[in-house]
Amino acid sequence: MKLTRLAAGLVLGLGMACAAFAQTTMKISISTSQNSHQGVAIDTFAKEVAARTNGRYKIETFYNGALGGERESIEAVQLGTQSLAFSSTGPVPNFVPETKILDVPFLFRDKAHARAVLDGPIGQDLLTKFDAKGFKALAWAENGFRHMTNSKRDVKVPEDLKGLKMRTMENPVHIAAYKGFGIITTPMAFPEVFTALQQGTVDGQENPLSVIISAKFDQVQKHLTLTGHVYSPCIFLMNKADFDKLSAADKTAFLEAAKEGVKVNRARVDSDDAKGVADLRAKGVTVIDDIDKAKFVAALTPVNAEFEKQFGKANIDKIRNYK
Ligand code: EAX
Repeated sequence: MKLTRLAAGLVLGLGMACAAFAQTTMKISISTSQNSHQGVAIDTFAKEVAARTNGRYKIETFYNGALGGERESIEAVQLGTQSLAFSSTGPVPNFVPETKILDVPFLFRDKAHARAVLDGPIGQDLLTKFDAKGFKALAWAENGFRHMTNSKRDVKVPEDLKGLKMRTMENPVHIAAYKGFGIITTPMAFPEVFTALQQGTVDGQENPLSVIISAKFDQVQKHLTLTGHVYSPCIFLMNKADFDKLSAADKTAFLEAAKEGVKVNRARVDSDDAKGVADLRAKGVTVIDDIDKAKFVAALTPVNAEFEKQFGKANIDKIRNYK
């Protein structure tokens, strides 16, 4: 009798000890490498979540599209088979159409402008649009200003883009804009891009310097033009039900951890932007860094008129003129 009680007590005690140290594991993924602006974002997030929850939440990090491309990861987060993803806005409008407006070409003057919009009321309001689609959007982060690369020729004026076959993100705004340049668009998930460039399935692609460098596109692309045609945000996404299950304190921990991730992410984009061109030139890439941007903007006049109709000129101007 006494022994049974003792045993029962022991089992109960052990159970309580386990509960006290219970650890929930969640996955987060990116499609770029660990040594990248996105890698530092999720690594910092994972470290901060662990620290801020005393190790009760363990974030497992996956790189290089190991769990699938960005669209697949976002789908998995929506379904709840994966708790978290960090993604560019590439496939995001297919889930939350309101975010399309952020990928309008030549919308943001510079990174400071983009960051101010995303961190201000416009960006924060957009984050709430994810709730109804099964997500909790924890924070906007950064991919960077996108530039064009190809294996065929130097692109100095918009006409040079005509007839180039380029991989685009699976994003309707990008596809429409690049068609406006006369580019032959081939939407494709990021993990397939290097091979497609290597095998010549496409002539070119466009991405921020941070992505071009970390994906080693210099090995398969010899021409880069600093077009800065689109500012590309990134986002921390979480399954809504998983977020809602957290205690109030843990919710704050996850949100603050994402903010810390954003800080190192943006700092890394800044340093990649500062030294990227020199790095790529040293690797044999021809870099055109003095285009007449007004010509590229002018080439998209008809497409931009379409975007103004679709998203509302007032909404676009509100972002353009945000100070
Ligand atoms: O998120 O698909 C893309 O070109 C993205 O910019 C890249 O995956 C980084």
